[in-house]
Amino acid sequence: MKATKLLTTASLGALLFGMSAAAYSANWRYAHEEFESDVQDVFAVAFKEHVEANSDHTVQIYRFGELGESDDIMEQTQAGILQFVNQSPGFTGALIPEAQIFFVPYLLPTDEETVIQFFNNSTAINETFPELYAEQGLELLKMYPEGEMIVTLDEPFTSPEDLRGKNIRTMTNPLLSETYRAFGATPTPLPWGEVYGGLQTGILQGQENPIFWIESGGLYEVSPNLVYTGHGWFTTAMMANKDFFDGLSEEDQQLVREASEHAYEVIIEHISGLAEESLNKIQEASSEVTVTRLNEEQIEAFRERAPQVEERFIEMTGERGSELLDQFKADLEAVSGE
Ligand code: 6CS
Repeated sequence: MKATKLLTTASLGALLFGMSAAAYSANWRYAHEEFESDVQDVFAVAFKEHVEANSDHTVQIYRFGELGESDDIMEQTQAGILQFVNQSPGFTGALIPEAQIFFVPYLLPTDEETVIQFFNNSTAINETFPELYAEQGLELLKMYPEGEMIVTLDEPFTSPEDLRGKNIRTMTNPLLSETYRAFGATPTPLPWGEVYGGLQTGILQGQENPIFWIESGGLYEVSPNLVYTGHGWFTTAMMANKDFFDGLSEEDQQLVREASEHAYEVIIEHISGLAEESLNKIQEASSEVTVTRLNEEQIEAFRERAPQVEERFIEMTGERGSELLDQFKADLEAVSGE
């Protein structure tokens, strides 16, 4: 009786943690927010290949829509149904308010090399954020940039005045709404699945995303005016359920860390030149698309609205957010040499 009960408990645990009790090899479930060959998918595949090449474990990848929206895959990870998840701070900001720091406009530079150095070396990214995610039962394994944010609109724009009355879709964190309010627009927070249709039907007049996603999701078909405002980067994060991770052997923890490091290196290589390539594809596919690169003076009109968003960030996150912001700025200074 006791033995049966033990076995049942072990099987249940094995199921939750994706282990095959018979072989002592695991099948880990990993969900992300994008489609095949997109940045998060390239990361996930590199992670999977490393794990499978260096152990008996397997990794099952679930892409956008297979298990629901971004918030669904996060819930499933926190519940232990999934072992790994890639969720962007654009959505995690509702769960971990400090993750909204990526939506303070003009905090990160546009220069790709500096941004990469920042992610490689930042104390805020590599030490502070893991502690904040751990409080939510998550083992943060990597944060990485996907691309510079580009705004698309139903007509070209060059000033905050041009954005008046425009419904701009934002990811669902409150600070990003503050940013677009500060930019003069009407922020409209929505999950990803509603963006294309919203633009197509005219409920939305615009949105922001990196170019590769504007190309891969076909957003340029329904929102053809691309504007480079230089206000930020799309950042994402890959993590594990913390109870699952803590329960792994030291050897498997090391394997997971090495696989994450390997995937990060692959992704840094992958994003280099990706924005230009994607823009070329868009321009080949559509003659309707316009590209506007704001000049310094035009950017200044947006940049001067950033301090009010920074203040809101501190109001929302208190002393911890304020310390994180100071650390973030110090880390940036260290890599940009300012
Ligand atoms: O805008 C979004 O919601 C999506 N954008 C990207 C680049 N990745 C996933 C995310 O859901």
